[in-house]
Amino acid sequence: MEMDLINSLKNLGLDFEKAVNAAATPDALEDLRIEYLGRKGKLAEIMSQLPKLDPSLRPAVGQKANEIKVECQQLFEAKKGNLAKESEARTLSRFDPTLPGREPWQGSLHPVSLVIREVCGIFGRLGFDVASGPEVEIDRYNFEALNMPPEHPARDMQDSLYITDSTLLRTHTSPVQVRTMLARRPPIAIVAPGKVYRRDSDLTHTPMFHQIEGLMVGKDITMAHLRGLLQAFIQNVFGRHTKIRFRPSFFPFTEPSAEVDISCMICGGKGEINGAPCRVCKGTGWLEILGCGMVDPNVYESVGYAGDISGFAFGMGIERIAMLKYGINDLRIFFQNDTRFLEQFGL
Ligand code: 2NM
Repeated sequence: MEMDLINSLKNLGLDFEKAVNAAATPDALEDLRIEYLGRKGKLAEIMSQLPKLDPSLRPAVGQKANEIKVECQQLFEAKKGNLAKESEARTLSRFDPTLPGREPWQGSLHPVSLVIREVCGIFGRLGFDVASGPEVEIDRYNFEALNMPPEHPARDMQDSLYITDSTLLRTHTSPVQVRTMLARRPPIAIVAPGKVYRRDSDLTHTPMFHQIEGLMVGKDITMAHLRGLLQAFIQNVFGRHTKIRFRPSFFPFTEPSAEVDISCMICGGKGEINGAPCRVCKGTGWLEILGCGMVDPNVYESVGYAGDISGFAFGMGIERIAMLKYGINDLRIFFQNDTRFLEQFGL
């Protein structure tokens, strides 16, 4: 009987130690204290057996009980202190009021938006207004007024996304120029950035992409003005050593028309790097960057301009400029909204 009680006390001590070590919170620890050392706890229950013992054996058991109780209390207090320290450390690691605030990631502009802002900024400083118009256009503004009569091949359903017989998703931003000319008299200098749509989708074409087109109409405006303006623009975007060249081309809405190349910024226009042909310009030293021309008289006629006026227009694809500017070789990445790509561009 005496040994039974002493063993029970020893086991109680061991059980308590195990349970205390496992306790994760001050509340759990306090529950253990009540369960083992409380007035109706496990220790009290063992001690309630004491009167049944022969009086001569009671002091030894009582002494053991006291030892165990003191040990348990020490374990309890030590653990209580540790839990308090841990909790304080957690609080401090979460919140140090002396630390400067952490700046949250604010997002960043899409590279297409960055290029639109940059291009509009450059033309803005050169005196151009920024104009915009609807993405769903009437075919009169998208085609007819731009010297593309009903049978013109560009109007084909194969190439354009029609909404109804006479409305479509604009295939270029030129209808913005048409609307501006219908609303205002020369002199006019505008750039029109925005989304355009074509029925085309493969590695190098997306059904929606971005364009900026420009228009300057007034008196005595020549191709020399066009060339000087575009050279200033290109050197602003790609650096002051960039060369440009005009190649004869054709657009329905301009005559004469030209395509503009810039010297390759990768090989510096040499067409080769260490004897190997430059991959970006395919060894030519030149990169096609935009189209332009002197506005065709038929366009002036369709917006009701008469008399002694002349002007030029130009257009460029924003994704193409962004690819050259940022060294991106896959068009599709602009449209995937992958934050690992988007995060790399400043605000
Ligand atoms: C281009 C190339 C050449 C252009 C023409 C006009 C308008 F409305 F004035 F006739 N707007 N944009 C134009 C001319 C666009 O993009 C490659």
